[in-house]
Amino acid sequence: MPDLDAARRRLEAVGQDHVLKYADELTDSGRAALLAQVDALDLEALPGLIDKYVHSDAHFEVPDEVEPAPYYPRDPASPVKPWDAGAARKAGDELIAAGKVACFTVAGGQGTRLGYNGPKGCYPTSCVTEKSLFELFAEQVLATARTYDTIVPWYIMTSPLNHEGTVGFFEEHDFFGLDRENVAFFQQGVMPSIDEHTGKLLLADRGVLATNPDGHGGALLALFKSGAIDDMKSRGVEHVSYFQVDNPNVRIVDPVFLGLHAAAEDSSGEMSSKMVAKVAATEKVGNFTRVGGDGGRTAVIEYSDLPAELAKQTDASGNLRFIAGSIAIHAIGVAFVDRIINDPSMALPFHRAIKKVPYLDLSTGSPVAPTEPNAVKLEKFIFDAIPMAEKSIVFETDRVEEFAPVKNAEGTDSIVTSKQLQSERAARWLEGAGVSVPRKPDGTVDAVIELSPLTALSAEQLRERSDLPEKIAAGASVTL
Ligand code: UD2
Repeated sequence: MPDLDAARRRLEAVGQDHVLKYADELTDSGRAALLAQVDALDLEALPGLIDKYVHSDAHFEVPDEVEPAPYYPRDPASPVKPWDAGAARKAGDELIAAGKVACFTVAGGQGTRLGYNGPKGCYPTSCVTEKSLFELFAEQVLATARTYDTIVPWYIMTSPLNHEGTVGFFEEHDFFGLDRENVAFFQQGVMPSIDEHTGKLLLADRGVLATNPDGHGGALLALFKSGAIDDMKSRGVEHVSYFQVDNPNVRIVDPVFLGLHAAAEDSSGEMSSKMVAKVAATEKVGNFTRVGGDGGRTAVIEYSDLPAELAKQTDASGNLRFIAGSIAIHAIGVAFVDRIINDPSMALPFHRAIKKVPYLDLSTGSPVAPTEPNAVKLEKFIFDAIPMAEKSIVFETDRVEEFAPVKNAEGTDSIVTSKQLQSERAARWLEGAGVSVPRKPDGTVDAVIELSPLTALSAEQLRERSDLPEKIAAGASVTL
């Protein structure tokens, strides 16, 4: 059991021993839990972090030379950058069939904006039968494994906020038919939430530090600490296909993207990304840039950090210059994760956000639910690893095909817009397979269509099916 005196000395040395104010009145197990929380913190690093991110506002510095990142256009015949789609597909198919690709979902976030009281992956999402996000991904994993007659291991990162709920959901649904040997859950780390004005750690309760998940950038360390990286190596997995829990349309194992990532000349096979053309200069997605002039590196600059004058720049044809928006889909080499974790000079930076964090007022001993943001949260972002790759490519995909995020309770990126996009994609695939789909005068689909990944993983697979209906009736709700 961690020792109270030793913890007090370490905390005093960094001016944070107030967190032990109630330690003597806790039960033995309550005190042990608090000490374990303290023990897990990198206390010695705290004063430096607090100076940098709390007492001074360490804001993002835009690099001197920042250009739009080049990217592989969706159309391989595009004069902008012609590429060999057949070769990419072949390389990707071979990797997947050889069992060298795993899926990786980051699902540790708080999901505050959605206002759903549970892990976001459990949210009812498909347009007719309301399957959860996790079930939709599980069906893709199953369908991919069947298509390639291989094993596709699936790693899911949770956080202390939702770990039990997530694992319990899979248990309840018997892992959606997946072999549980090939599904692994692990928790990301946390960072203490820090009072914005005093730089003091906050207590959530007498024996509990207020903490927040350490951002999806915490995934790299968590992959390592949890043993997931060793598990991948022992299975011969060389690349992970990374995606966020909020996007039901993501193609979780895309052979063309993986093939480019692993085999294209301008990729080092370390970290690659998908982009969509932004719909507006200020759309809330990261921007793919090339920093550092000739021979520079690919980097994502978050929407909140890209100055408006750059975001709004247009080219000679009037298109946005910084058009490439990040939809947070990456291919990441296992060897790259190893390299980053083992090289302290490659530590990802923190980003700060000021949020409302409930806390215990130590002067009164009473809980406070702040109405204004009061605490600094520190998070790492996975895309900060991109510039550390020797050569990192960006691949364009279509918004309807691959981006239907469920982030907000209503409006943009809500369940309503996500269901419309899911239905629209199903309609496109069906039309491509010769099925007649009803459309309204404005071109939108006049039906609600849910297409299971077990029916088809792609438009191409759907075309191969011989059991499709001839037409979908206007106003129908259809599940295929
Ligand atoms: C993210 C990207 C944005 C764009 C957009 C596309 C950031 C900072 N921004 O915005 O550039 O690509 O997605 O949809 O990433 N998560 C964890 N642990 C954490 C925090 C988050 O697992 O500690 C997961 C979370 O469960 C979710 C994903 O990361 O799957 C995205 O998190 P978010 O909702 O904070 O990111 P968002 O939508 O602001």
